[in-house]
Formats: sequence, structure tokens, C-alpha cells
Amino acid sequence: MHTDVNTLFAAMWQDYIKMTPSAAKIHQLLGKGAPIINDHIALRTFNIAKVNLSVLAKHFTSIGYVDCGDYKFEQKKLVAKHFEHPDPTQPKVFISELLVEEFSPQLQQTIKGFIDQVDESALVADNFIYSGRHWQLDKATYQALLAESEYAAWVAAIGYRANHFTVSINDLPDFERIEDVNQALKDAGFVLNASGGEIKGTPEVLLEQSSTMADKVVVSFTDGDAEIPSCFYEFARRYPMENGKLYTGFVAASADKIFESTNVMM
Ligand code: OOG
Ligand code: NI
Repeated sequence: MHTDVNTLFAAMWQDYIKMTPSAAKIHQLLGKGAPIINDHIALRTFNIAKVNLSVLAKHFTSIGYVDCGDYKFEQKKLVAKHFEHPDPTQPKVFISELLVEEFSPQLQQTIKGFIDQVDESALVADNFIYSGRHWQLDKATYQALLAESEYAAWVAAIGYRANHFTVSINDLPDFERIEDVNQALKDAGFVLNASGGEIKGTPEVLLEQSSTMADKVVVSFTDGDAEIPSCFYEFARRYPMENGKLYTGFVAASADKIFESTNVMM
């Protein structure tokens, strides 16, 4: 496991921009070359003990992150937690896990087959949370998973890595409103996730969010290559609570729609 927060996120960012070429362009568009503060990153997994949310979380709690919130997504059959670092300029971490036992026996068997292929030593290696896929996957299995859960198919194909980074709009020198960030992105030709509206959340819930639709990358399957959705970029504007401090949590109703940024079809 990593011992330093900055080297961990630098490595995750390098992996992420390989999967998400538009993120590097958007980073330049919004930051104009200056550093950007990341509000949060997110990871996905299955709730099988060997690879579950807490296994991923250890890579963050071991470097000072603290469990700060629980979320439930009934329809998508997911649960999630978010973690914060004592240094508020470090990204928050949102980790979700799919409740595998709530799906068909076929899906359960497929996922167990994947997890059996994960090497125990890989789980605690420095790079586990940006190591990608650890199992064989063919196109028909990917399609079968997709029919039951977009999330299951995404984790099956893309594996362990940040599925998004998130620009902190509050820390951008040239933008204040999320509407203006969205307009700049659309003017530059990027496609936003419109599920539930381009802006998720409101000042009243203390968090406004938007995201791009995931880039498409060529992924190797055991029976050939195919282009599928990889990762996306998110934009978050936080509002102060009554005590004057910015809200640091997430909003489940908004998160529910952000998950759909990796959907194959909208
Ligand atoms: C996480 C979706 C939720 C947010 O900011 O609400 C989220 C995911 O897509 O894995 O990132
Ligand atoms: Ni997010």
C-alpha cells in the first residue's frame, strides 16, 4: 500500500487520463495550466469479501482517510461510503460496491469466477486501486452482465481504477457557477450526462454536480477488442453549511444519476 497521499493520487491520475483522454483536455480548458483541486475520486467494486468496499478502503484509511458517510442505492443494488482526509485539499474518496447476491444466479457465478482469479498479493500491492482488470472476460459475458447491471459490466471490463476525478469548482479561479462550467464544456464539444438534468443537486442540498459522459476506449476481451465506455470527469460546487464550513458529504439522489455517466446507452 502507498504511504503518501500525493504519490497515490499522482499515479491514479496518470492511469485515469490514459482511460479518459478528454479529462486531460478539460483540465487544460478549466485550469488554464494551473493546478486543479480535486473534490473527490470514485472507485467501484463487488461486495464479495475478497475485493469488497472495505478492501479498497484500506488503501485510503492506511494513509489517514476516515469513513464519513454511508449511502444506499436501492434500484441499482449498490451501497457506498465516502472517506475524507484530515487535509481538506486532498480529494474525498467515494467507494461503492454492488450487492451481488441480489442478482441472478448466473451473474453471481460470473462475478465469483472473476474474483477467484484475483491474486491475493495483488490486493495489497501499492497499485491495486489503479491496476484495472484481474480476470478473463469475453464479449458475450460482458453483454450478459450489461443486460442486468451497467455497473457490473463496467467493473467487469474496466476493473480497479478511478472511474472519475472531480474538479472542485469552488477552487477554480475563472469560474464560479456550475452553469458556466457546463457551457464552457459544451462550447468545446464535450457531451454532458443529462440524466436527471445536466445539473444534479441544488444550493439547498449544498452540492451541485455535473459530469461528462464517459470516454470510449478499446478494451481487450478474450475474443477480440471492442470499444466501450471507460471513465468520465465530474464538476462539483459546494455550498456552506450553517456553521460557515463547506458541506463535505454527497447527495444520494444526485449520485444515483452520476453513476449513469458510464452507461453504454442513455
Ligand atoms: C460514483 C457515482 C457517485 C458522486 O459524486 O455523487 C458520485 C460512481 O459513478 O462510481 O461520484
Ligand atoms: Ni462523483
